[in-house]
Amino acid sequence: MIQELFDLTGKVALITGGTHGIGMAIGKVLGKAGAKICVNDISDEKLESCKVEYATAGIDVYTLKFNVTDEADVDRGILEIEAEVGDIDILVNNAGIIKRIPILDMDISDYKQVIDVDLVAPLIVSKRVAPKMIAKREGKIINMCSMMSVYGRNSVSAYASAKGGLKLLTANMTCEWAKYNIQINGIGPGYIATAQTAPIREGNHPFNDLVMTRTPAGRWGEPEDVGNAALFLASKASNFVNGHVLYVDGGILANFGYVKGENEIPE
Ligand code: NAP
Ligand code: GCO
Repeated sequence: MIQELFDLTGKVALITGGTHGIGMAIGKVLGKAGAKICVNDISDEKLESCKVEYATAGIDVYTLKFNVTDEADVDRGILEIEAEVGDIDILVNNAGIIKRIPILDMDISDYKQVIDVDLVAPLIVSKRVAPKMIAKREGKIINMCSMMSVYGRNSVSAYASAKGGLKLLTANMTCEWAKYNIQINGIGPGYIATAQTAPIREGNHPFNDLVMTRTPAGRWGEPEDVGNAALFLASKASNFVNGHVLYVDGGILANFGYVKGENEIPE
């Protein structure tokens, strides 16, 4: 049965920062495939409000508060999941932040904070979760990369440094852990309509035009577009996919310089 390939019944999945946006879309689709969904956040309010949304989608979610950048807090959170839900089979390192500040104006403390959340935290959480996957000889780790894993743009130096690093951390985890039947892969979303991109998407912001004209698919991505890719990487269907970054970007990375309406070449 083809459905058996994507069946996650009995698997425990932790999606960091899974209370809204891309993380929640991943939680919902993995939950629909049968996984027991755990999500953390640093905001009590978001942990509370997400319960209603998950319940509406028919998913029973285990929520808990811990900060992914704090080793002791991560240890406490994962111990709680292990005791209350079970050992983690699928880890999605989704929590992330961005600061849009030109390099000359950026305080080093801001740069370091982005590196801590977007690059160091996936290492902290994976390092805590991997030993049990190694013992079981089975596991899935998905690191939320970005098109900024391969490209820069003005004002996002810290974010691009972190996401570029995360792509190579994915490769290095693969080199060390693939032999234990753990598949570690990344997802590189393009421009997705979430809270993170609201400041550059809403209110007639010129960046909205740029995304709409440069993305060959002609639209912003939806969180569900990314969720569906995560289902593949969390399932048996990807058991020989190792150290890959799957770009879910409407083709924007494939597009060199084409701007709809400006330099269109007649077919
Ligand atoms: P989002 O709406 O800003 O959600 C990010 C989540 O991470 C939030 O739940 C946030 O919690 C949580 N978080 C932040 N710092 C944390 C910490 N220290 N400990 C625990 N949780 C923390 O972002 P999104 O757009 O859904 O993006 C999800 C991931 O995809 C991020 O890694 C992002 O960089 C990446 N991505 C997004 C896009 C895009 O276009 N949206 C494109 C490429 C990659 P609070 O809400 O409480 O702050
Ligand atoms: C930006 C955006 C991006 C996206 C995404 C692109 O300011 O350029 O916020 O960095 O969120 O990561 O893949």
